[in-house]
Amino acid sequence: MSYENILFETAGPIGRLTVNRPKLLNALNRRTLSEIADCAKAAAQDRSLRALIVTGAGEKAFVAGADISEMTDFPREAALEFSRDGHRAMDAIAAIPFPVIAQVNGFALGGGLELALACDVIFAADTAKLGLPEVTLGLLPGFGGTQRLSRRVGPGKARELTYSGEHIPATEALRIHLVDRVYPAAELGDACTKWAELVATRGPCGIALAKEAIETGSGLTLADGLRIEQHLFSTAFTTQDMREGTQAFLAKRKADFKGN
Ligand code: CO8
Repeated sequence: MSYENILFETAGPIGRLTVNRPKLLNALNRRTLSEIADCAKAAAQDRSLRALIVTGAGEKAFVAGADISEMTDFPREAALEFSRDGHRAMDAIAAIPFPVIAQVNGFALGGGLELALACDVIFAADTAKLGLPEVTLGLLPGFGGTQRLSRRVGPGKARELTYSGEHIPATEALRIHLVDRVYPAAELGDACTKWAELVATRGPCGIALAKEAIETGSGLTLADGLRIEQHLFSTAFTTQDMREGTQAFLAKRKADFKGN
């Protein structure tokens, strides 16, 4: 499939999705959201991929939010559709069964931060600024931010960021565990690729099952989550990856995982 507003490329087992509207700081209009959803669904099915990096074109922005010019005249029904488009895109990213890295190279605001929050890990440039400025527009987050931010940083910090609409620097985002790592801007791309290459060597079935346990368990009681872990742990024993990984360890050789 050819895309207008995103780029998708692969290098071995690593995919790279770049939101590509740099003149508008990669703002998300409906077409871009639908392209992200299609691309994420296709990547999830691609058995040659083991990790995905999501980033924004240019040096200034990861994604500066939903496209404000597109939504300013929306009646309620159109707003609901737009929010659903956003959710479809973020949910498709979150459903990818291998690690997804948000490479936050600049502004990650509003829908842009919501895109990063749908990824598994967030690595940011030291120059990046993050926030949910929707209240400065008379709005609230509508692409999953009211739910995913508090799950990531806790309800207190989520309230502080959401109600103030403040942009915070990457170092502060690191302190509150909104981002996982911060690098000098010039080193961010290599650092993300290196981490993607590392996780690509691990057992894909084990990662997919762990991801399912973490994601499903986060909405459950501890007891229910622990039951899910037992079930998924035993499921790993139905995979070739598990036989290969344990036998390779015993034979003192490197495991060659096939993802089955
Ligand atoms: N939408 C549309 N255009 C944008 C956006 C955006 N979110 N962000 C930047 N642009 C455009 C600017 O209008 C400008 O265009 P032009 O050159 O044609 O004037 C161009 O990008 C460059 O931007 P600036 O000149 O403003 O660059 P600055 O360096 O001066 O400022 C900022 C950078 C601080 C990032 C500034 O652009 C800004 O504040 N952008 C908006 C950030 C924002 O408020 N984001 C939240 C949007 S709302 C949202 O994401 C809600 C998601 C859920 C919606 C659900 C709806 C139902």
